[in-house]
Amino acid sequence: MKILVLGGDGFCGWPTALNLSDKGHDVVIVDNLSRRKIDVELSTSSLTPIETIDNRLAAWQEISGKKIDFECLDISSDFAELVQLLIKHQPDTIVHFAEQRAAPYSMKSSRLKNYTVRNNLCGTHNILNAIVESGLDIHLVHLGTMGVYGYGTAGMSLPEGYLQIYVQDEQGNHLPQEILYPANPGSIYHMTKTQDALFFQFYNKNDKVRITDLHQGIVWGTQTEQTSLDERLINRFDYDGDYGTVLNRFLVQAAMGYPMTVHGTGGQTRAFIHIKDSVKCVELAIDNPPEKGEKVQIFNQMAESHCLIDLAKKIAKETGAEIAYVPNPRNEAPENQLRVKNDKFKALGWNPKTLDQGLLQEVSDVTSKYMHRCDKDKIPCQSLWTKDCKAGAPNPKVQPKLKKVV
Ligand code: NAD
Ligand code: USQ
Repeated sequence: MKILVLGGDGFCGWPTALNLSDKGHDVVIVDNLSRRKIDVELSTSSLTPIETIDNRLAAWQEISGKKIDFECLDISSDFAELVQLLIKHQPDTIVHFAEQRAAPYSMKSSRLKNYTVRNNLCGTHNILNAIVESGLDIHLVHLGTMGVYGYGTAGMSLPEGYLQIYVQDEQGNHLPQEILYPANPGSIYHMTKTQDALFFQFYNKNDKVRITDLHQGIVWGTQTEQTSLDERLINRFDYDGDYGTVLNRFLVQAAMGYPMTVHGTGGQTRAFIHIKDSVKCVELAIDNPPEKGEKVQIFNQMAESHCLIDLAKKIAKETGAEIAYVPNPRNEAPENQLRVKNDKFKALGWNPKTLDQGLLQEVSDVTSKYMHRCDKDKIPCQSLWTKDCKAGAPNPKVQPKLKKVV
């Protein structure tokens, strides 16, 4: 298949592009490299030393004998070029990772709220609009988020996208209906994902665009089969207060001897998936497209749910790291339960990897190897959801005990 990977230079996109190329697909990465520019803006960088996109692609060709093309394009603004790109490459599938994906970054300032909305909504709409304009029958696979549901389950397991309800007519009859699960975003970033879902419903209804929306949980880990082949292929690893996600952050903090920054009580429960499984699920979604005219296909892409304090305690037990209960910089429920259905991927043969399968150790090995690159000043979460919130930093009077001076 010919596959365009939009956002293919990013944390999920890069290993996905390599996996698809490895499986024999003809892959083109489209990316405006905005994520690398945001690193410069935030004066931070990936814990792992990532190569330039040109060096990455040259290394992949040298090692695998396979070529991945690269197109530098801003999908949120370069509409005419995007249409030309589709006509030039005639893809069977587009995988869409190309969004601003950090909730804290999206809440950092009014400028960044505007940027996130403009980038994500214009980007997603441009893709759908360009698919129709091109006249091609392209399957769009979008990386969405578990956060579209909010994290409360009203006592039931979260279904995969749609909710069966009954409405009462004037005669008192209960009539069945299927609706999109009610959106309940917790950040500007998550809000853009709930709005992407409406674009998908419209273009699917009006133009019969074939769409798969993957509601993915928090991705952890860093390396996959292909990124491990050579250091020049290494995947990015974010640990900073804006882009680092919770489990990867706890593992870096543990390696650094920095107390694990649990926001509030740590009673928040979230869905998780390892990067190797994320890559596998995207491959399965590509191999199992909806039929023309079929409604938007929605999969929950998550392996397991965990309460944050349980994760922190597990890591503390294994590494001796300390736990710091810090103020929660976010406006979110202090505690929640979360049960999620993930039957659709399992029905396609997916066997999810869990935390207990040696994967924590693998990440700890990576963090230990590159901990000299960690800037501990970048660890606290400084982005506040409201003016009443406080930064998620440990008490300055209690200095973190560093295992190594960095
Ligand atoms: P990332 O920031 O590492 O990668 C996104 C890539 O898209 C970057 O390379 C960036 O330069 C590119 N990009 C952004 N805007 C663009 C634009 N307008 N035009 C062209 N390229 C653009 O993010 P990630 O962690 O790889 O996430 C990828 C997708 O997966 C996102 O849509 C995110 O919402 C979703 N997702 C991620 C996670 C996670 O834990 N990382 C979890 C669930 C869902
Ligand atoms: N948290 C801590 N300590 C930290 C960092 C975070 O306790 O040091 C808490 C947060 O307050 C939150 C939870 O951990 O309750 C998750 O935060 P996160 O930054 O790991 O994840 P989130 O902001 O939800 O976003 C990430 C990705 C996003 C994706 C989402 C999937 O950045 O792209 O959509 O996970 S989900 O969480 O399922 O919505």
